[in-house]
Amino acid sequence: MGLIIVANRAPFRLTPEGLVPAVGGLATALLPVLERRHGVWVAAGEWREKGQAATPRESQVRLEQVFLPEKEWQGYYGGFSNRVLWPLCHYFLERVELRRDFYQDYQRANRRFAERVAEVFREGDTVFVQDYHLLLPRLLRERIPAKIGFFFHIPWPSSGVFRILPWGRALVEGVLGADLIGFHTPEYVENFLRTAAHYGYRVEENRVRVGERWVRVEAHPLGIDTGRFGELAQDPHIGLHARALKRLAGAERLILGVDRLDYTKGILERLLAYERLLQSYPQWRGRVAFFQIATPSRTSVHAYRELKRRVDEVVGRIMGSFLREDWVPLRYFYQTYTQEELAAFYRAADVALITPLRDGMNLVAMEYAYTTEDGVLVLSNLAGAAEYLKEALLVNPYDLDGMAQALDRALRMPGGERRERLSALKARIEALDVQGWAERFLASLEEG
Ligand code: ADQ
Repeated sequence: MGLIIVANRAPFRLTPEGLVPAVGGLATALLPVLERRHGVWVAAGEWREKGQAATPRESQVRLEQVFLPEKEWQGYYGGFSNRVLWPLCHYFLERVELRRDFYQDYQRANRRFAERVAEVFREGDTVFVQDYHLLLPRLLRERIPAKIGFFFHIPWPSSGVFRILPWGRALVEGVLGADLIGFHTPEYVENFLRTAAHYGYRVEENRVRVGERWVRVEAHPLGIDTGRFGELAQDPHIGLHARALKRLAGAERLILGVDRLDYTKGILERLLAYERLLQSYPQWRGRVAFFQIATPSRTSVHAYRELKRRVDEVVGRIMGSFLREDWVPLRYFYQTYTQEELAAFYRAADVALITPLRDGMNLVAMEYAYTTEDGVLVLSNLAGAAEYLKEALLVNPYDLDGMAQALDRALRMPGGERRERLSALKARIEALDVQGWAERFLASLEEG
């Protein structure tokens, strides 16, 4: 049977040679499945002003574009998705902007997606919706007789928080148009079920009654491509690059942070925790270095530009207080890297400090633990990944003293304990491999 994937963005990059598949995240998770089924990917985003359909090079996948006028795109994506849903689902309530005009654009955009999918749909197709389009499953059900799956990549907040949205009921009704709803962790499943119950739906175990139907809600944790990261961990060129990075660090121990520059990722708090380490554990001065990589993200949104300004400021302050002629305590890289380059950073680092204030899952934590030879993962207990990566050093990302203490412990951890924790982590990450993720979700959807 055919498969239609709907996402905000297409999993391809436009190069002078044409469209080529993007690496990482969703593209790795979904493209192989789509190729096997000769499926269609429906997206807006970057392609919105270009042609209608496209077939990327060396790919069996067809790309179909949803055209959104600029103003509507801004309201739907820059507005409702990035300034309402994103802060709400990550518990940044003071950042939520409850604007009617955003919601109107969001409704319009969801309808355009629904209409485009209905045009593409053929009898027997399954539709798999990714993120953001909460109204879409119901709009699809009104239009086509498809099996509909929906996966939400960010946390579903507690029902008390979700209820802040004046449009909460309509959004939940929208999601419940699906046959199967997926989240990364059992906690988000639980939160969704309670939210549905709050709006008066009958909930039994992991199912919600909608008219004559039962809608299932399941945890389907997404992992990484362990085959690929296993290769990167062995590649001798990357090994050379890693050693060069370690020399650049010029210290006994290297700590690494890697994130999109997003306020949910806790970059500011992490820098402050590192400053706290240098203040409270002065024995590490001159012996440790911290590399923070931050990928530019959503730079047209004011909150993100403001965050960049504050991060720059704290980076400057730490340098001002601690820099010596023979020691650079901190290096801050505001750029995007290839997967090979990132792997070199992973292999160079003795400790990864991955401390989002909230995160649906967090794949960087898995990429690091799987690629490093004997490093230590310090992980936020508020990331979805903490549910699975129990052998990491778990920290509260708001607690600066706690993080400084965990860092000190990570830096001193004996080889035996490091290897024991790491081999347990690698086994857990293998069990979550991305290759099976989409197939498992679709199998559950199609048999239900
Ligand atoms: P993100 O918030 O983007 O994803 P994450 O899961 O960590 O967060 O994935 C980021 C990806 O980008 C990783 O694969 C990483 O390698 C890559 N990356 C980061 N910085 C980079 C850089 N400088 N250069 C190149 N690549 C870089 C959302 C949710 C997460 C959820 C995922 C998947 O917010 O919680 O885990 O979707 O569902």
